[in-house]
Amino acid sequence: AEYDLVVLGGTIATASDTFQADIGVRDGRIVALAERLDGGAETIDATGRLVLPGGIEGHCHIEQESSSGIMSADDYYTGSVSAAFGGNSCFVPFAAQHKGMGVTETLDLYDSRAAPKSVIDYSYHLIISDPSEAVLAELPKAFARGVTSFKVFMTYDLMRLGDGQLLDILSVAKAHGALTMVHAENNDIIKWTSKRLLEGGYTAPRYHAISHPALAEEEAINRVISLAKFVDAPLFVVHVSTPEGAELVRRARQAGARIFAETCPQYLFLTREDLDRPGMEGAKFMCSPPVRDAATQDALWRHVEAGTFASVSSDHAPYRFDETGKLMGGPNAAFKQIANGMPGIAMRLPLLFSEGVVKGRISLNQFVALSSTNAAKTFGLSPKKGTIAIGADADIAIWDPNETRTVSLADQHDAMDYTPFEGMRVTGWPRTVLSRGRPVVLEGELKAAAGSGAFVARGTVDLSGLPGHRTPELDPARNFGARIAP
Ligand code: DUC
Ligand code: ZN
Ligand code: ZN
Ligand code: ZN
Repeated sequence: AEYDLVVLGGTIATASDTFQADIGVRDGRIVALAERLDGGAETIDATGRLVLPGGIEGHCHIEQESSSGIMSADDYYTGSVSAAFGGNSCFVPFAAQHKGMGVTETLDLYDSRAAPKSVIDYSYHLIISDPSEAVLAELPKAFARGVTSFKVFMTYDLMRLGDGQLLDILSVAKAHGALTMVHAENNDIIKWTSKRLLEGGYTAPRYHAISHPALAEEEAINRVISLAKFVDAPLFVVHVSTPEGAELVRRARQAGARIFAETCPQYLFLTREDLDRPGMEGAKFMCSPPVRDAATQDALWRHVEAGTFASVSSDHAPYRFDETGKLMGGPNAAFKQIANGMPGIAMRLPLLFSEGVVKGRISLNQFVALSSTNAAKTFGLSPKKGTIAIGADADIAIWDPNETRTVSLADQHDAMDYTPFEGMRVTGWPRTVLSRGRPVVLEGELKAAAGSGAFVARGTVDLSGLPGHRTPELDPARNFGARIAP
């Protein structure tokens, strides 16, 4: 046969266009788009369905130890299966360098976790908690093996970097065409507030949110944008939870700086009232930055609509509601002892589709940009992934736009014992996901075997249309000669 697979009769949407066409797939890639194609060894009938680039999940914690050593509930099998049921054909979890670990050592460890288990293609963002001279010198090895993004923290005593260390990372990343991602919250505001809350006996989950005020995020985003502008480095601010933070990102980009950001479903769909549920139930809704209020949700939606955010990512950080996770500190643990994070890798796209596209807040093409195309460009997966085009990988999600569901734990296919979105009603559901033409999920049934996903070596960040700082105060070439990196 001319094609290994033909996807027939669907409505294709990319980040820019919507059209009717058949898709011919050969050797895992899209090789034909036409009004009518014959000659598929296999066919999938997509009549009445939407045919979209598979989701690319750019922020999730899979088989990762937190800084305090708690292992996420999902490994690369359950994590990738859950991602696929949620319409994703590729994901980029974190590989966490904890203090004392080398770069190659960290990436080798994550290769050993992912390769035997993942059912979709994957790469990692390298978390750097310890930018020693040795680690900085080793960073180019990450770049050489296709890991072209780093994540750093401005908070958490075991992870946080000072401003000088952030400048080190930003300038090395810039010199190699890599991207620095940042968790931006002011560490001292959080510590100062937490100490007073705990001393006063305010220990319930709801006080977690009080201890991470919006101003802590605003201050840190403002500072880290300044640092990135100073060395003219691209920056990606993760999990933006406040309109003030989003506004700083929007303004910086408007002024020509290469500043990207994401927000997450929890900030669009949950509020701090969820933290007030009785007993320890509120712990299920604890994440950092915390969920905020209804006015914040509205303002963040305006930023989603207006294009402030490159993507909406899940920040899937799965800790079960039992003694292996959220209740590790016992049934009366103070908020500081409760793991930060919540699951949602399977719900990111159905929630964004239902509340975004079906409710008319964003177009179908914006949905594709926010769920796949922009992540591919920002994280160096483009043009292989993130669109439906000749030559691209056949990473395709086929949606039934009319299917309605009530969100349930059973539909998550993860290793969790709760979903924070339980009971919500959604319209639109991903039915089939292909990764390089292989059915991973076919009409709601898992088809792919553990280890069938592959590591994707990523390229440099696509900064097209983002010109950079117009008149940098620091000119590394002039001030430091060729020695840009520390
Ligand atoms: N940061 C994340 O990115 N995810 C979970 C918790 C956190 O602090
Ligand atoms: Zn974070
Ligand atoms: Zn995260
Ligand atoms: Zn270098």
